[in-house]
Amino acid sequence: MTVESTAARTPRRSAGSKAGTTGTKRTTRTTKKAAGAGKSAEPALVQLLTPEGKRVKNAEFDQYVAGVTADDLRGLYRDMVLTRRFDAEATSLQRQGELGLWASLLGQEAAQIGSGRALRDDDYVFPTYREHGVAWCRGVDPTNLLGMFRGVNNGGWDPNGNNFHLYTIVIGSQALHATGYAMGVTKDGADSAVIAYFGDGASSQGDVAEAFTFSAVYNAPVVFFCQNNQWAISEPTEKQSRVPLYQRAQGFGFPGVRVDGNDVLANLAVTKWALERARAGEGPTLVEAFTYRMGAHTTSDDPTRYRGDEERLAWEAKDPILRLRRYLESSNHADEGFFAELETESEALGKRVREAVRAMPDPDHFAIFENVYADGHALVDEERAQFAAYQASFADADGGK
Ligand SMILES: Cc1ncc(C[n+]2csc(CCOP(=O)(O)OP(=O)(O)O)c2C)c(N)n1
Ligand SMILES: [Mg+2]
Repeated sequence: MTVESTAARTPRRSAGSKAGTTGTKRTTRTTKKAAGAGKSAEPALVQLLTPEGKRVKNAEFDQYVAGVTADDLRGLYRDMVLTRRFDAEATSLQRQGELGLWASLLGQEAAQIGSGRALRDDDYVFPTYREHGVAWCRGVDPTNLLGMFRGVNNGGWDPNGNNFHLYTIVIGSQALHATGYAMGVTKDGADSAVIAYFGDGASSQGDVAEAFTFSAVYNAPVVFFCQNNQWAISEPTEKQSRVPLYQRAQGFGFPGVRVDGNDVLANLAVTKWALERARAGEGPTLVEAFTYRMGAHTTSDDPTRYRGDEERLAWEAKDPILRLRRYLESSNHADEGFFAELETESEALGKRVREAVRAMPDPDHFAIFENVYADGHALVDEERAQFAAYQASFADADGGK
């Protein structure tokens, strides 16, 4: 059974038995389709927009997007288009030697914009290194992301400025950071929620399992948002799990749901639902956004070494941006003028980030020694002195110039 053919099925009533959902306290029943997990028996997933751009009803989740206006829909489209444009510009900048590395989000725009726009300002985000769309939703200037990948700053932004933590390269570790933060939110008596992003590969990490255990036991207000883009560098998802990833939550005692990761509306709805659960004191939720990494893992990777074109072509037909465009057009929510204006805006964004990156000054060589410890440290002082001597050796070789 294909993903699409299961998508429009009407979900049953209870939260534990809705399409692609398992593991609430009340019920532990899994979907029938999920029982024989694997390529030939993909479980149902939550979908509100088909790849053809047709709006399908969903008894459980429609309520979470009931207030979405035509203006909001155009906004979601704009977010995805600008994020994709920024991402393409960054890939080009890396190819031109302006960045050390880039991890493209191509194909994952709907998962990131849908979930990102579900958040409240006071919610806190713990991202991986690929969450450029979520960063956009949080108001982090794209040039700050590029500064990090150019290696001219120590992270790129103030996490507390936008409640968006620094990019995390150590796979899965941010799930624990998010859980600890969420436990703190509860202790503070606040009603904000926390969201941790991670990938299918990260779901195999001990840190993620520990985060699931702690968050469940402490009923922490955290949403685990797993973008299953089918690949962990060259490892396919089949090598990560014998069951669909969202079902992992069941064993920890909280609900998991699989959503069509290329459907921005469904991601918005499901994430809102999960955030509301967190705010209401109902504890963690695992959202598995079923999507596809259209590009390379990073600019250092060559995916032609381990996967063919067929699956990429199949996923191109499910493009997240194209499907919302089709819906906007068929429902007369956007006209040619809107798309033309957005194209101009995209060009301007590309130009802005290009120019900003090229103009970024190299950092002071000694800045690397700052902020290692709050009050300084003898070892850091020693290393700074060694480095200063090393730098001075060049001046000598140069005849003191
Ligand atoms: C603890 C740890 N182990 C290994 C790596 C090397 N590594 C970097 S990305 C990656 C794959 C991650 O895959 P996934 O979680 O699916 O995220 P994606 O890159 O697909 O978004 C690995 C193994 C790392 N950064 N950290
Ligand atoms: Mg992955």
